[in-house]
Amino acid sequence: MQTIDAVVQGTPGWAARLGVLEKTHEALLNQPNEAVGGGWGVFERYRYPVLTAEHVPLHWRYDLNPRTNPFLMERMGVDAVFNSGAMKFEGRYVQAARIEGADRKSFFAIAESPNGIDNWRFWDCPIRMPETERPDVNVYDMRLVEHEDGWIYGVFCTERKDEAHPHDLTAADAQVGIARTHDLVTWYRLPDLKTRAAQQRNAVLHPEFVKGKYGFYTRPQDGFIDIGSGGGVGWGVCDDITHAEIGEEVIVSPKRYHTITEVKNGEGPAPLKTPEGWLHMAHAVRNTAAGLRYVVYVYVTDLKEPWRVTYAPAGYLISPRGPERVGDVSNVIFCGGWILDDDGTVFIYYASSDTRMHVGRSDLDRLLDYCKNTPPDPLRSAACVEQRYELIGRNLTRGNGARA
Ligand code: M1P
Repeated sequence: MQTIDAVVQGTPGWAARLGVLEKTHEALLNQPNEAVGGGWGVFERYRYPVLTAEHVPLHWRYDLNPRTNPFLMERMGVDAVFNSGAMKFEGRYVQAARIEGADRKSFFAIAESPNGIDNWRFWDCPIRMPETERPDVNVYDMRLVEHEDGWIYGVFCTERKDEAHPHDLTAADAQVGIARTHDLVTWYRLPDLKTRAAQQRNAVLHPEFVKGKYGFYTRPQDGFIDIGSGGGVGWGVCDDITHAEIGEEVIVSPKRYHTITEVKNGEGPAPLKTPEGWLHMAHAVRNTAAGLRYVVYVYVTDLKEPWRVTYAPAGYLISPRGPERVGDVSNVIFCGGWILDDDGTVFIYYASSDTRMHVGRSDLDRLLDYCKNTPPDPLRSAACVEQRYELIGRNLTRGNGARA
């Protein structure tokens, strides 16, 4: 049997190739990012994605032993990094990213950045998420929530085979997994959320108690992909997060005919508390001849009654643009994480086409102005034209003083 040295010697270029790999990876992690606009004046896009499959540490993908990996091939491929939760943790910006392996299984990992924009690096190891007595087949899309009870919660989708349809291998059962932590390393799994709906996805924990109870944004659905008669961003409360069970769900942000939410929608990250109310971000899905199209929208709810919408600007804030349009599931923008900084800056972490993570930068003043002063969807073409006439009339008469 050859010694490891002999294998290295017998593998011309192995060490050199590893050197190139490491240098290339390091250059990617250190690449400065820059704002490029492209967000209607409401937010700025950035030139480069902030997390991709190539950002995943080499030691999670390669066997770095020349004896067991003489060809230095990527042993365990990573397909995509997307749909992160986000928060500020000990002064650093962190994302809890969804990493999907080449085997189609997703898992979570924490990446951090000193400024929220670039220099994102994954921590040494991915998260070991404990399971319940009913093992998860796939876990994904974790929203991070710092709750006023003192815990950091991860609320995510847990997917298992739908045993009611044993012969249909695409039949899945989506439910809400709940775990909590203090350090983002050691997680304590709690029982899944129980609701009256057959399935649930895109659930998010409200960060404060409401009348002493835990509040959840939900997305009740009849089936796994087709939400059937369910749908809309829902709201329900429970007394005990360690056995979370919601009774009645009211719909906060409904799905509506011939709008961006026609097929379905779902809450994004936990809402941000502002003097004007809770600022929400959600995704909305419509159907097209080219398949489903996912966009992201914002709305505001009452501070004391977070299920009551106070401002709902029409349409989307972020839609897939340019290279964002193409990926594993094309034409998708999805957001599960944002961070409000002390100076009012808001970093929006959105994924494009189930493939990569981006950052958008805005601030509370702009987002609230957008929510308060963008007219709501009047639901009919003629009424939309009247809204334009109202704007045009003010501009032409210079009645708004903007050009006087
Ligand atoms: O593929 C697009 C998105 O599809 C699902 O979202 P929804 O439940 O609203 O259809 C999720 O699986 C999400 O992860 C994915 O990005």
